[in-house]
Amino acid sequence: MTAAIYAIGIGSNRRGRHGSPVAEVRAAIATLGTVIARSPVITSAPLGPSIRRFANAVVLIETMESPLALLDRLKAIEVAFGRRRGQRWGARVIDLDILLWSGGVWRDDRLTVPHAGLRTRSFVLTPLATIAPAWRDPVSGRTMRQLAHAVDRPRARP
Ligand code: PH2
Ligand code: MG
Ligand code: MG
Repeated sequence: MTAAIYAIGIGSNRRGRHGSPVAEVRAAIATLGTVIARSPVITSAPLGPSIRRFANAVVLIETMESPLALLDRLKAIEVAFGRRRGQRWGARVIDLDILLWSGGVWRDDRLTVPHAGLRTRSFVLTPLATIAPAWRDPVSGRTMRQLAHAVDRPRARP
C-alpha cells in the first residue's frame, strides 16, 4: 500500500477553547498528522446564512487512511473541538472537509470527493491554489489555478 494525499479544507467562525476562529484553525492543523503543505489562514465573508466571518485554510496531508477512515477521523476531531450537531451551515468551531484525494473520485452515500463546493468557493480555491496550483480536478479537468482564477473573475466567463 502507498500513502494517499488529501487536500483538507478547514473553516471556523466561532470561538472555541483554543480562542479565536484563526486560533481554532491553527489548532486543527496541528492535529491532522503529516501535513506536507499549508496555505496561509485567510478570513472570508460567510457564504450562506451565518453572520460571522470565517477563518479558512487548506492543507495537504499524507496518510495511509482510506477516504472513509479519514472522514471518521475528521469527524472525531470536529467533536473534540466542540462542534455540535445542528443547523446546516450554522456557526461552527471547526469544519474539516475532504476536498481532493490523490485517488481521484470517491462517491458513496457518506462522502463525495472532490467536494461538491470545490469549484465555486473562493475561500477554498484561493488557499488551495497557493499550495496545489497544478492539481487537476478529476471531474472538470481544470487545475486548481484555473478554477481559482475563474471563481475570482466570474464575468470573464462566457
Ligand atoms: N463553510 C460553510 C458555509 N459557508 N463560508 C465561508 N466563508 N467559509 C466557510 O468555510 C464556509 C462558509 C459550510 O461548511
Ligand atoms: Mg464545509
Ligand atoms: Mg463539513
